[in-house]
Amino acid sequence: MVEIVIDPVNRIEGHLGVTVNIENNQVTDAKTHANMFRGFELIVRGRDPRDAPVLLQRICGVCHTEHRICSLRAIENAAGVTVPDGARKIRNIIEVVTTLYSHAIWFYALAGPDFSKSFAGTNLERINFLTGAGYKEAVRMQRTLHEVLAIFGAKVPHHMTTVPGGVTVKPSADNIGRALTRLVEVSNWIGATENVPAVIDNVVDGKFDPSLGSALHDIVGMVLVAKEIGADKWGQGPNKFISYGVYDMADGSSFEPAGFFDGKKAHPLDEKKITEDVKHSWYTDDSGGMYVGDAPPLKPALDKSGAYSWAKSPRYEGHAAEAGPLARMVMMNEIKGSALGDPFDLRKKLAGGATVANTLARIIARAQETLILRDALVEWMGELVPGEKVSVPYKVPDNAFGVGLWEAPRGALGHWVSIKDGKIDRYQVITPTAWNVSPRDDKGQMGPIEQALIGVPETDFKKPLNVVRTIRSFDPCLACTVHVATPSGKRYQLEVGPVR
Ligand code: NFE
Repeated sequence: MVEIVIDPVNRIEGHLGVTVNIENNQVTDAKTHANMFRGFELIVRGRDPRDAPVLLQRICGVCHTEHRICSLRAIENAAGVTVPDGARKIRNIIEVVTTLYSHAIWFYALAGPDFSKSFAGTNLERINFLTGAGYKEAVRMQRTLHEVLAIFGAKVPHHMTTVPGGVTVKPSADNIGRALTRLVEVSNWIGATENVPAVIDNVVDGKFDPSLGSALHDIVGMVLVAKEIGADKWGQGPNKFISYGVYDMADGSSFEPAGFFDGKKAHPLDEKKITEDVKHSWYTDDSGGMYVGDAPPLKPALDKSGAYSWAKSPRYEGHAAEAGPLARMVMMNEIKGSALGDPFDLRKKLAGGATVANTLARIIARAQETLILRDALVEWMGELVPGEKVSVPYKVPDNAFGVGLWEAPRGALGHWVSIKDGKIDRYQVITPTAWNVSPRDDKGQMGPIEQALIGVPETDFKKPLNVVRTIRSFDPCLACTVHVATPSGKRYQLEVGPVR
């Protein structure tokens, strides 16, 4: 048996350590270590609830949009506020733009290079992240997407225009026009959804036609290379999925629906079934084990026997569940009936099925979602009405409880707030990566990434590429999941040290 410690796993957001055991060239055991203290929930205690969206938005430099929106949704839920239609639409646009930006990071900078060696001899050197033309184009397009976010959000990162009760920016002919000019450029770079079959032919033939979509060529290339190396055969995980739903529609539904998929069928989401276990986390045992909304503030337990992560173990009805674009696409398939028209459903064609999890399926799901959201964005921009109402008055309740659920690029994000005497009494955040990177729970059930690593073929113990390909297929962000905090000048990370 060989034990490999990868710490840190690079080219992800934040800092993750992973230990895997390998026997007969296959992973037989895995542990994920989140090596930083989770402190933001403590920072907001005792504060005015309206501080929370601003402070908690700083949890992350990538999904700052979603932490802010989840936090203000929790406050709105506590205050019983419904935002006007104008705010609903602007929040959706801000959310799409953030997600497209984030997916581009993943394709071109984080996961893409995992496959670049296999690109030799193809035209896929475009995504070489040092010299590739595709990589450079992606950086330019990300800037353009950030300009759109700044048009509606005032600045990036950490936009400022969403507030409890609505947004502070009204649609106008001017901001709609400036955003559309930029979005047309990004959309042309991606390529039309109906071009997918022609692009597949091109990539197979080693041809490149930018008029069909430069990014489509790059992404389809990555999908086909991942298929060629067998990424559909490994990285399964629990094959259970969770999504909180995202993009509020005028009829009250979510464009990407909420649900829990149990391995066979999707069920409506019941937020009361979400718990967090702490048996293998560096927190006192009474810090978890119950409905997240009832959980007390975290108490660290640095010398706890059996603990190996600062992440807790979110569970749905006791199940480990995968969060992320694949979970959202599964809900689209199972609840809405279709994720993307059949001719393009590469998960069915290449990855084993519409509800199947593996390393390749996650890559395809992110590509599908990019196209679906780009198409929706074009439509939603056309629904903005200059001058329409974007906010309503509200009062922060003295004593109340609120839940804010939404989807961040990496999956299901939830904020839970308890307000007492007008101040935050308790606050809980469960991030998508907490779902995915969770350690074993109270029953010993491994987290989704740990489960996904079991069975991964690995022959190169110095460069365990399939292991990191599988981890990166989840696009983890540890900055969201755990954070450094030094309330008394203590460096928790250094005291505990990476687990070896
Ligand atoms: Ni720091 Fe985040 C996203 C959230 S991941 S990137 O997407 O929430 O846990």
